[in-house]
Amino acid sequence: MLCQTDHQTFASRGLIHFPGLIPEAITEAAVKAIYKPLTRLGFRRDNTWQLPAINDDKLQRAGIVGLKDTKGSAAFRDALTPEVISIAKELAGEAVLDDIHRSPQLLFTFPNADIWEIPYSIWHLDAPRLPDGKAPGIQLFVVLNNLPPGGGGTLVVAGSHRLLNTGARISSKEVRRRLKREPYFASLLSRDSAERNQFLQQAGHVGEIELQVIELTGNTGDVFFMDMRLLHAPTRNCRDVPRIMLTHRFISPALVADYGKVIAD
Ligand SMILES: O=C(O)CCC(=O)C(=O)O
Repeated sequence: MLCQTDHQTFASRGLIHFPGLIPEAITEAAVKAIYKPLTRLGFRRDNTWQLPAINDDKLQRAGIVGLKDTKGSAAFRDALTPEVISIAKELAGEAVLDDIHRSPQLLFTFPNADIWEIPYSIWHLDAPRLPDGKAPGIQLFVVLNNLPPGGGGTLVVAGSHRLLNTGARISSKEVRRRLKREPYFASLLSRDSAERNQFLQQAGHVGEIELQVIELTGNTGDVFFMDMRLLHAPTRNCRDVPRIMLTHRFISPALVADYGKVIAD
């Protein structure tokens, strides 16, 4: 299903973008499921947004709480199309993936800032480095409404999956601590580094490995597949509409074993 260039891109960057992979009928149904509680709570009326002020944390939180009603939505599950599952499996190599039957999770951010800046904190990993040196899983991000720069799309450090594969288990916290020893990450993760948005333009290096901060932007129906070893972070939304994405983690059996539990359907 994937060509050699796709495999090379994913191997070197840990990220690959497939425009328009999800059919419109599926994205529309997912958005409808999201609008339902938002309409009930007054954040949508007559098909238009009634958005809280960018600094109204309380009202924004009420919206996010209301969105919990969408958890496990069948419309979200439909985003895991046979094509999506087959790409995830192919990118994961020989590993059989667990977790494919659970429903994707909603990532929703109200407009919440005037100034968009790459954060210095909140960069993290969702899983440790594993002794087999492979990806603990493949995480996908589905764009449900057009997502231009500054619109709250997740940030990732492409290339960071190639670091610290030492053949030992390293906790996510420890990975972050060790990465900070490298000048590139020391600067990215420091509150004192100025002109932070330059990380989007300028690549960095650790040894031969090229690193690049990438903001996930795209159009409705686009899908990004990410190696779960990539350092990543949420960002602010400086646009005038909410950021609406789905995410889902296809977990490798090695990570399931590491958790010491089987993830149930
Ligand atoms: O874009 C976001 O909200 C961040 C997602 C994230 O940090 C995660 O999936 O672990």
